[in-house]
Formats: sequence, C-alpha cells, structure tokens
Amino acid sequence: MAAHSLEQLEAIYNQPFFKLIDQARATLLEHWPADQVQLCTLLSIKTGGCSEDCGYCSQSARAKAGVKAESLMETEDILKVARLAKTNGATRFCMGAAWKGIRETDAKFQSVLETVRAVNDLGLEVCVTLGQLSEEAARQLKDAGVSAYNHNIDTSPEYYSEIVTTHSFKDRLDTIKHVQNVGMSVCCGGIIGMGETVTDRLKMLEVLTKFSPEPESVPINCLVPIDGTKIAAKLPDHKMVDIFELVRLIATTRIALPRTKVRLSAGRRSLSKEGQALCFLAGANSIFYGDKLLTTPNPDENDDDQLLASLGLEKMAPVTAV
Ligand code: SAM
Ligand code: DTB
Ligand code: SF4
Repeated sequence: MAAHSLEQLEAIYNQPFFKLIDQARATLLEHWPADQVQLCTLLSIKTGGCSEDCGYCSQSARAKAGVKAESLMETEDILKVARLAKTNGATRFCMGAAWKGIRETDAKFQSVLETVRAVNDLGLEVCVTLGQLSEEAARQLKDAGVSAYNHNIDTSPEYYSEIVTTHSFKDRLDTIKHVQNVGMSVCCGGIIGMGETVTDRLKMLEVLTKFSPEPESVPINCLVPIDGTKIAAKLPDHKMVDIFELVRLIATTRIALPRTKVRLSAGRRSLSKEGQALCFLAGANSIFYGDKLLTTPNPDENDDDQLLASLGLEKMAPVTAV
C-alpha cells in the first residue's frame, strides 16, 4: 500500500542518513533494473505569456525574466528537436506549454494531438505538460499516444497559496483526477527550495502517496532561481537546497513509492557530480537530459554522458505507460 501518513514519512526521513540510503537502495533494487537511468528530453513548445502567477516561473506574464511570449511551435519544428533528442539517446520526450490550461475545442489542442502522434511514431515515450485539462481532453491525448501527463502539485497544500494565487491546489488535483480517470499515467512532483519547511516537503509527498494509481513518475525539482520572478524577489539570498536534504527527500520518495520513477529534475547544474551520485544511490532513476530545460540551462549532454559512464549507469529502455 503506497499511502503514507506524514508521521510515517517523517519516521523514514529522519533515520540515520546511511540507514535511510540502505533502505532506499534496497527498495530500488527490488523494483527496478540496477544501474539504469531514464533520459527525458524537454522542449518548451509554447513559451511565455502565461496568465498564471506561479512565483518560481519565468513564463508568467507577470514575471520580468526576459522570456518572450511565443506562439505554439509547428509540428515539423518540434519533430526536428525530437529526432535529435532520440539520436542523442533520450527515450522520453516531454513537451511543455505555458498555458493555464487547454480545451479540447481549441485549434491549438488539435495541433498538439497531431504532434503527439508524430513524436510517438518516432518510438519515443511522449509526455506532455499543458496545464489544466478536462477529462475529454485527457482521453484524446491518451488516444493520440501520450504515455504520461505531467502536472505538478509543487509543494504542500498549506504552502501552495504562498506560491500561486491564480489557481488552487484543488484545481491541480482535479486535473490529475481527470487524467487518472481515463487511465493515463500521471507524472507529478514538485519543487524544493522555495522557502518551505521539510514538513511541507513531506506533506507534498504524503499527497503523492495517496494517489490511486501511484504516480508513474515523481519529478523532484530544486528551485532554479530566476531574476524577475516573484520568488526571486521574496528570497533575495536564495541558497541551493542542502544536498543531504535533497538526498533524504529522494530516498523517502523511493521508499514510499517503490514502483515510481523518481526524477532528479531542475537544478542539477548546481549539484556536484558526487551530489548527483548520492541522489542515484538514494533511488533517483530518471533525469532531464539535454542542455536546456524549458527556459533555463541544464547540464551538457557530454557532461551527463561522462557522469553516467563513470558511475556505470546505463540508459533505461523506453517503458510504456504503467
Ligand atoms: N504550465 C504548465 C503547468 O504549470 O503545469 C506546464 C509547464 S510548468 C513550467 C511545469 C513545472 O516546471 C512546474 O510545475 C514546476 O514544477 C517546474 N518549474 C517551473 N519553473 C521552475 C523553476 N524556476 N525551478 C524549478 N522548477 C520549475
Ligand atoms: C518538471 O517537473 N520539471 C520540468 C518539467 N516538469 C516540465 C520543468 C523544469 C523547468 C525549470 C525552469 C525553466 O527551465 O524554465
Ligand atoms: Fe504558467 Fe505553468 Fe509557469 Fe504557472 S508554471 S506560470 S501555469 S507556465
């Protein structure tokens, strides 16, 4: 049973560090092929100009982060990037759009469906993150070949309104429910380093463990502080999350959600090689691969290839929706 109470998660999280790592590593080895990491490439297919006020995000129309609002990319242009990602070794292609949400009646939605079919035909796992969705839109995305829908809860229910005011935590859960109702896998996680407490992080995890079915993947992002965002103004002396806190959260996620892919997501450029190795040891088995996330840089592919080779980690084969 995946559901964990806050108290149970605290008991796991607060174990002596090496005991926690041992338990997380044993859990990983029981459920996943040893030494394999999933490589996911991200592309922002519709950048900037978003109506929402998510405090961390460079793409909010209210942020002054120098991100230009662009229109939805054409399918052919997206395919060029997807083909390259495949050649470089990615097995999952995740497309993000800076929208509050999208309706199935919108012409842009039809264009996204066409793109999803074409990327799927390349043999890549397709993930999309398009904001709020109705159940009907979710069904059409699934039928077009989306294997997972990314929609993060970002933080604890209690801290959410400190970060976003233009939609609610419940709005996020409603979209996740629509996705689950049509049998599509959910990719859902959050961000740490936004001024929240460790309890907030574990409360976020508590919500994720109560999903039924379990999330297919959980991205754990460390805040990438971006000048001009609401959070950068609120946390002017922002420091990268402590590595041991990140590792503890990854290990606790692995133990509470054994069959979920745990993705070491945004913020890797601020982590050392040794720090990332500890994250893999603690059960992370997926990364974003490619030198750009949505609007900010990610480590170079060459550096990641070297890191994985020096750890003896291999690329995970595409896994269809679980
Ligand atoms: N608009 C859609 C939505 O909000 O669901 C999809 C795109 S949105 C940018 C996807 C996720 O990226 C966010 O939920 C957040 O977890 C993550 N993210 C965005 N900006 C970030 C930042 N500066 N640092 C870390 N993670 C970030
Ligand atoms: C997720 O959890 N992290 C990704 C993906 N899902 C869409 C996005 C990270 C974005 C980091 C900031 C940026 O590049 O704008
Ligand atoms: Fe818009 Fe998504 Fe950014 Fe929020 S996180 S401002 S919904 S693009």
